[in-house]
Amino acid sequence: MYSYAKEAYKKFGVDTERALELLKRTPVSVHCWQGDDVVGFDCREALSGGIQTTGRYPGRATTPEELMADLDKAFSLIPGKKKLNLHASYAIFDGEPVGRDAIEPRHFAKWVEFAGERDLGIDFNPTFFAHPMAKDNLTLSSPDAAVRRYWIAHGKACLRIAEYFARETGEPCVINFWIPDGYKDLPADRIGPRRRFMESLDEILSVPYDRSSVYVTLESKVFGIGLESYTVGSAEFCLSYADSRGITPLMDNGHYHPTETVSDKISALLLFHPRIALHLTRAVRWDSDHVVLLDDETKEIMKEVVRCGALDRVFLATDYFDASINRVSALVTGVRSVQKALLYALLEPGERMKALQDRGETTELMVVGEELKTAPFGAVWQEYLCREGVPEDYLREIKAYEKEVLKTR
Ligand code: RNT
Ligand code: ZN
Repeated sequence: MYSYAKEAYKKFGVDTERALELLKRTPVSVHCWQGDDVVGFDCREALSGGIQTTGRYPGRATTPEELMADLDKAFSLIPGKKKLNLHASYAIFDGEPVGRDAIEPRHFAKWVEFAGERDLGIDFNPTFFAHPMAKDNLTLSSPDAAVRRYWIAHGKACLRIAEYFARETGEPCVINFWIPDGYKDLPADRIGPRRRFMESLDEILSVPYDRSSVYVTLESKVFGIGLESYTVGSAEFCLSYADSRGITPLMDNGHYHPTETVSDKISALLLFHPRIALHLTRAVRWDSDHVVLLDDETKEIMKEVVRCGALDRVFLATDYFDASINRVSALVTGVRSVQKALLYALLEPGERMKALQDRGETTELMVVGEELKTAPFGAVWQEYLCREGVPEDYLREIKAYEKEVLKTR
């Protein structure tokens, strides 16, 4: 099957071996929070901040041991290079718990050990939601100075933990700042909260940190549930902040108006930023955070990353949470979909298609694009799984794990 596919792609002028090599090397940061419906281990408050999980599928991980076991199962079924993406709420307290303003590297030592044994880098996220100090869904932009101080301390604490991850794993740590702050109804003051957010971020980032191993990203959003009228960290705010402060912008493809596409934004940002970051998700009618599938927009996003020659300038991470299906399967399906989309993009005759565009041969361009859709892509993906020693039929393994482990919880 593979040798047939190799020949078929050769006719398009595509080298499948080179595509497989690039695919294998490109890391995808796997979000831990699909495993437990974004609950975490620190204070286990109800989820807030305008994000929500729906569903009651059995087997949710409720302890660090369970989450680590589930991640292990998922990792064993995902090919290629992976990173572990943690939220601060996944701190592991042995004994006295501390507030988020006072967390330290030692509260993540077990995660470092977990990552070390599996040769994984770690990415990180301060957690500005599902916490009593996230008062009325306001954190770094709150008018209450005490609230802001608490979250500024959290941000600074997280920067130190990110440095610790980078140092211990020997791999750079991407630390993503996202705050839920916003208002349900029309605000009377839009600039005030944004000014406070800007000043709070400036204070957090005034802490010296190693810029060669810690990449700070800032994620924008258009709205959240219950925060429909105004979002402090809007696209314009975040992009301008990232640009002016020399940090990395992060685009979540659920965070734009429904007819806007992240695939079209990538090239624009890459012209002005040395690096960009992506949260890959699937927005169904709104920012619903469904599991990523091999759909048109995911393919288009990966095509843009490849066409821009930016595989080493774009941080790829998954971000979704579905509690209505097997959570391990959700992880595997979503991350594999990202990787499949990347392979699909790598199997495009990029130079040839660009030349057709530049020569105005749009008829030919359309036909080549359509022919590619029925090229033997599946055989190349299967070859990859086989080389990586990962089973193609992961559902069988997941069902067995569900029976033996998840159902006993
Ligand atoms: C929320 C953002 C954010 C979160 C995670 C849990 O809309 O997408 O990235 O999903 O931090
Ligand atoms: Zn996100």
